[in-house]
Amino acid sequence: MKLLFSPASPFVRKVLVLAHETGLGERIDREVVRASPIDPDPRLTRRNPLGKIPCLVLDNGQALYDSRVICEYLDRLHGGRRFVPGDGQARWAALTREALADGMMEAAVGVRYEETLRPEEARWEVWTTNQKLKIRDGLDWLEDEAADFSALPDIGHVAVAAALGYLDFRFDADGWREGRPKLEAWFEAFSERPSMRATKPV
Ligand code: GSF
Repeated sequence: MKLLFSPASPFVRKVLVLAHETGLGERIDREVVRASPIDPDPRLTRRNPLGKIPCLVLDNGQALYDSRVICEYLDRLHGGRRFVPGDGQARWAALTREALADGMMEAAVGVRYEETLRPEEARWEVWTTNQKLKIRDGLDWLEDEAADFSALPDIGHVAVAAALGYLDFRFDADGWREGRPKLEAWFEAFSERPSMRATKPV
């Protein structure tokens, strides 16, 4: 199978960290495509009409997206411990944590587009301020939860790690670690995992 991707995308990182954690990394070929909301790449849009990455193209030609669908698909492929629990409280907690992290990534990517793609005269300060508030409040929620993060990560933890890695990559100046010692400690430990080291954004 082939992943249409960019090494800078946090949503792609979530997929690749899971792939490495579940031993599927070698089974996924990668094709770099351009993922721009104002300059669609036909190699991507003919697979995903939304023009977004990650997009996983299976050997039979079927295209899977978005990152949540791809992660659940990959999690059913390997024979090991599931990262996406099949049912019960563990499932809903893991998927909600993934949704929080994905939403923080979405807000961060949105600010990045606002600051890099939107012409200066068209930028909207109120928008950026409120997207950053979503990230701040999400970080505070995660700081409260971090002490209870289980030693066995689920898809929610993988998504949180991808989101925090993206903040380091693109919003280092905002200093998310300040006042969040428990989340910082968890992330430093999680970042030592081979799956995280192998997928560090460039
Ligand atoms: C979001 C993917 C996304 O926004 C998912 O996979 O979970 N809900 C989707 N990807 C960005 C690239 S990024 O992660 O920086 C993307 O493809 N942007 C291009 C666009 O047209 O918005």
